[in-house]
Amino acid sequence: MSETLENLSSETRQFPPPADLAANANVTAEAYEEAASDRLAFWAKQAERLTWAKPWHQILDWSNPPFAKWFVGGELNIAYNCVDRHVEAGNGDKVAIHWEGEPGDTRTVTYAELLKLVSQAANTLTDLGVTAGDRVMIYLPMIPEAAVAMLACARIGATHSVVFGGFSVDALATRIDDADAKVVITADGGYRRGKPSALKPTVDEAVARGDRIEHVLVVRRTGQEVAWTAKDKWWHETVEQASPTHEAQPFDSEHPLFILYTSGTTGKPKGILHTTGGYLTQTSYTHHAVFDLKPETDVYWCTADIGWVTGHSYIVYGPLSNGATQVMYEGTPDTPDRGRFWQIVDKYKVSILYTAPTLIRTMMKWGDDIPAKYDLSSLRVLGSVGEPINPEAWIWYREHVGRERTPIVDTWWQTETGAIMISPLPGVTAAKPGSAMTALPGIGVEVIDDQGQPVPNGGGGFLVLTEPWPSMLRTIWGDDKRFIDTYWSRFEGVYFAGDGAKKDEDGALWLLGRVDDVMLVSGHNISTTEVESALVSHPSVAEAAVVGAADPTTGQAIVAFTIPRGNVDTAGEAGEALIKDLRNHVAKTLGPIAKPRQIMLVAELPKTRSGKIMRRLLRDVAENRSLGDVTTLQDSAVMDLISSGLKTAK
Ligand code: 6R9
Repeated sequence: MSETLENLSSETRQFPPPADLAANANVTAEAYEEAASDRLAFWAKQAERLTWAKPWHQILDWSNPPFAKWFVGGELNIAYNCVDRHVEAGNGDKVAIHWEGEPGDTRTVTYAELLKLVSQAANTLTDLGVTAGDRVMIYLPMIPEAAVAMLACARIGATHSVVFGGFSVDALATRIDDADAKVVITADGGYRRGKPSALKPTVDEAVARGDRIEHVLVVRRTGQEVAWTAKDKWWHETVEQASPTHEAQPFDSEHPLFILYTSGTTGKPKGILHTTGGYLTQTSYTHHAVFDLKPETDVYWCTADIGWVTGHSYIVYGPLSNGATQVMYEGTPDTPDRGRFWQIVDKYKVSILYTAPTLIRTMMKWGDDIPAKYDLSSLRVLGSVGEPINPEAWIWYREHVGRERTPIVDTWWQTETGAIMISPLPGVTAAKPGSAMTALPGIGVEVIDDQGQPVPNGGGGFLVLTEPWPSMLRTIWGDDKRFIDTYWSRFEGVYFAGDGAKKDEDGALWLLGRVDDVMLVSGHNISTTEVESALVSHPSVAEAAVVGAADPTTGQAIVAFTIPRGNVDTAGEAGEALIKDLRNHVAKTLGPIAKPRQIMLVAELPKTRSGKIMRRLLRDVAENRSLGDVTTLQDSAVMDLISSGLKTAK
């Protein structure tokens, strides 16, 4: 981006919180004032949500920026905070996890049972020689053992690194190597799309590439045949036979909790390091504040995979530290049919649902009649994370899932931020569809131009974080220099998030996608998000991805890949007419500068495992290049489909 980002769209709809929710909300508007008057005191108060074995003597040490220390001198045990203390408070029989396997098998794990399992796993890891500071890789499907394994590591002070089940041998082997891990926890396989999908062969190959891994713990989930090596141990023959008592030791507030790798588009993956006290404080507080969680009555469901930071912060650490009852689902949303999510909401009476825009747009594509078949009246708060949510997808979510009653919290954050940073509060904010609205209490956010100056309302630029926050990444594992270069060097004294954003006339924040994706068309910086949202606002479109492709006259030209809604006819002339209509629709909505040069109708878009559109690959297609790095692509067949579709279209 050379100057500021063009502000093309304008959205005027606004939805105030329901009166009863506002009247009983966990967090009110006062929190903003409190945090504004003394930010550090505000965070110190939130840290009191946790049980500390030793109190801290300093809230924040920022004497050596950008290396932060929060709650200095304090000690606590994360697993104790997420499990033991709820049992000690008499809530042992309370359900922690309603687990739903893809084939329909279920398990109910109470807090007392969770304590037993975590203690057993902690004892087993200790028996295998894992001690505080060692790294353990976790490569599991969405089964309760995934949460158990993470908590067991945290309990003994081992640093976990979860890798998406289904990532390639290469991806796993690089991460094992970079983290210098000693143990891998995996399973024979998991269920995906109605059949068992193997995990163990990938682990075998990745482990054989190095000599670091000493033991592999294997959960039996599918019962499929597995090869066995001298390093392997069955979970049910070790963990489930181990002593169910384990005394949790406290660790320093800055003790490393986990490393989570973000793919990045170039170079080797970055190991984002999170530590203990500040991370748990902010995940716990934000889960309480943003979802208005009432642990006695709510049933919470986050549909993320634990291989994504959302699974770490909002399936494991946030909800469990708050004593929530939650649903955990193993499989895909269309198995056995496209109503599976709504059937789960109906069955468990889910009251808080946290999912991703990609899913909402997929549901839009599948049709309104599917959610309409289910009783969704238990829902009271809906959340979104992972990408900008297009205003039309937001409205669809509210109408067809929230039945026009529920507030929607669009939560902006990153692996690096550890917890939610920008979001409405469901009992306070009158939210606008498509906007993440404002920084949470205690968080400093600004949108700046390329000179580092804050843009006025109505302007767009770079999103930065102006104050250190408790759950911030502490560094990139083993690479302090890259940490400084990537996040703290572009602008003096602030954290550069890599996202474009704008402030509307009221100062509300609109996220506009990664700045690497911004298009430069005839001298105008145009965000992919605004053009995609304009396309999605057309009644025939479910999903769209937009890229800037090199163009001899305009520098870059807008190329759009568009998925039509389920019932739309795209054959022959109807398809041609739709494309023409869509180009005009964008020009009408955003202005002629945003009119796509080319629109292709496609059946799927390339996405990461966490559901983000991989525009980089589409740019390769649009510019007739061979595809770059595809290791984090969810489904590699998608690119073949798009490329061959384009060839036949030409
Ligand atoms: C939690 C997570 C981070 C990037 C981030 C941004 C995008 C996430 C968003 C959003 C607009 C939201 N992003 N939430 N963009 N609105 N509500 O997604 O972490 O996988 O590290 O991705 O995702 O571009 O910079 P991570």
